[in-house]
Amino acid sequence: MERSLVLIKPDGVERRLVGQIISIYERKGLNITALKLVKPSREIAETHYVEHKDKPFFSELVTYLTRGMVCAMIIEGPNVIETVRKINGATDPAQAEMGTIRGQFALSKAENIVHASDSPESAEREIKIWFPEAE
Ligand code: FUP
Repeated sequence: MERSLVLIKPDGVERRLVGQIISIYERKGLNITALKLVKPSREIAETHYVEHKDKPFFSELVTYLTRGMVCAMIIEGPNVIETVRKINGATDPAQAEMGTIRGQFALSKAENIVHASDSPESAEREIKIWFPEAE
């Protein structure tokens, strides 16, 4: 079964939206097969976002992800990567449809509340970062 690595980023945890967000994935019928709250190290955040390491917003992105607890999950289901990215909505919450998580709960591209893997290869790479014990 296809897997996705999903994060509820620090703004979501700080704002006590973890339960509401998880219930959106569950209501869709997807399975959460691993779940934890962690305060990521700089190394984890930098490895997670390595594809953006040369972007001007990289340092801000790492500071944001490491500022508090993150809820990390593995979600499984048919076509889960596309489904979760649809549920999350566009990267920039200003562009996200109102029915999506970012459309409902986020305002800025810098704090867009959730992350989900964008391909099966990214999912397997990211799962190793966040759930090394599961491998
Ligand atoms: P996504 O796959 O939707 O998480 O989006 P990207 O991989 O393109 O971007 C990763 C993160 O970088 C986003 F969650 C927010 C941040 N970002 C910015 O802060 N500024 C930008 O211009 C683009 C992305």
